[in-house]
Order: sequence, then structure tokens, then C-alpha cells
Amino acid sequence: MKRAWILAAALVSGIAPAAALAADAPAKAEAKAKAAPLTAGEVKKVDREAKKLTIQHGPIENLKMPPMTMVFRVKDASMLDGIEPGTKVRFHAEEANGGYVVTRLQKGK
Ligand SMILES: [Cu+2]
Repeated sequence: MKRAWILAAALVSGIAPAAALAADAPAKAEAKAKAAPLTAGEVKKVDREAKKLTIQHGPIENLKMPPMTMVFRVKDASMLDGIEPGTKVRFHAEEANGGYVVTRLQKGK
């Protein structure tokens, strides 16, 4: 799964896959050192009971993820207050327990 994203990101940016894989480790350490970067997206679906939301998002730097639409969990159901399908958001997500968790979520571009 992760490898697929790296390859997809490499294709998008035009870097050869081998180079992207070799550059992955130092880039990851760099990303961790930075303050939690925010990614722009648009909410497509909200599931308050399951504490999940679907976001169409731009490239996520810290996760090395190309733009896509996918499901994230949220840390806390209250983060979904005022969030509806169509809401433009900026968010930070982290990998946890084989899934992706939104740790910060704010409205607006
Ligand atoms: Cu994604």
C-alpha cells in the first residue's frame, strides 16, 4: 500500500521510482522534524458515529501521499462539529494502527 503511494507520487512528480525509494528515508525524518503541516481538502462524507470522514485531499507531505479521496478516522467526534459534505478544510493526518487519523481539522482553505 505504502509502496504504491510512493510509486504514484514518483510518477506524479516525474522522479524515477528507484530514486524515490532511496530518497524516502531521509525525507521522512525531515518531515517529522517539521511542525505538523496542514493539507487542503474537501469533505465528501461524514460518519459521526464511526468517527470517520471522507476527504478529497491534495498531496500530504508527511505521509508521502498523492492527491486522492479517502477515509480518515478522527481522534475525537467533536472534531466533526460543523463539518458537512462540501466543507473545505485544512487538516493534519498521521498513520496509526494501519489506518490514518486526522489529528487537526479546521474549516477553510
Ligand atoms: Cu490519501
